[in-house]
Amino acid sequence: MSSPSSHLLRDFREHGFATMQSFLDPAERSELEKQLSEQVLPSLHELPAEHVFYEDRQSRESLKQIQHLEAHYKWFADWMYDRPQKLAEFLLGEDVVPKNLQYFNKVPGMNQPTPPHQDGYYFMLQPPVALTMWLALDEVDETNGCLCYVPGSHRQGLRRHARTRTLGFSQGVMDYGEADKTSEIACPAQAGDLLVHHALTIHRAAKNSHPTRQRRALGFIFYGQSAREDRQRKAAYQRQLEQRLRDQRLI
Ligand SMILES: O=C(O)CCC(=O)C(=O)O
Repeated sequence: MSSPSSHLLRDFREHGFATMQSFLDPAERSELEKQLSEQVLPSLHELPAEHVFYEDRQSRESLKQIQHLEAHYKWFADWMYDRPQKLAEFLLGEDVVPKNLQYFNKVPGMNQPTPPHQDGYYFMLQPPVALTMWLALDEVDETNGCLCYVPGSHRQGLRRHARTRTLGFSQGVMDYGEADKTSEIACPAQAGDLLVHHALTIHRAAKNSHPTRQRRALGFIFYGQSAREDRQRKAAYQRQLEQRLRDQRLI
């Protein structure tokens, strides 16, 4: 009989994404919630503006994204480098470099869809050996914006992207068409479930259209040791993006 992790590996390789139910047990979830509410949320004003995004800068309730929890909070670094990192190594089949631990929310009444994109477009890696894990912190379904994947898209190379107006997801697949839409797989999740996708897997999420339900998640990014980052191009892109966000008074 095959183990749950062999299913995960098969799905990840074949489809470009995989799901794992109850990655966190209730005790781990409650410790994580405690860390978020007692350590992270009260200290957001101490983080660099380019690491904390709000839908509306005047409203603390509209928090939509935090970048690099692992760099700002030791508890999150220790946690990311443990079980998630081991799983990333297993799925990519090589040592990995932890790059970013992000917090996402789609706040009811104040949120935007996530445009279809490939994380690899942002990562600028050669070869594009990397993955993202997405851990649901709330129950997530089609009403509040679950992730949708285009299966097999990780085997089709990088698609052309163009600038979007979505803070936190500045680039989207330009020619996302009917064939993509009809093959999409929506991935509802319970709090504590984990989704994993390859850096080239196209994915998107609708708006949270529920009037009261939050849609919080954590995203873990790992690069394979064999992937080389085009650091110059990336730094230039990052500088340009931050300048644009400041000019638009979004950060
Ligand atoms: O939470 C979302 O809507 C998008 C997350 C995502 O695209 C990612 O982690 O790669």
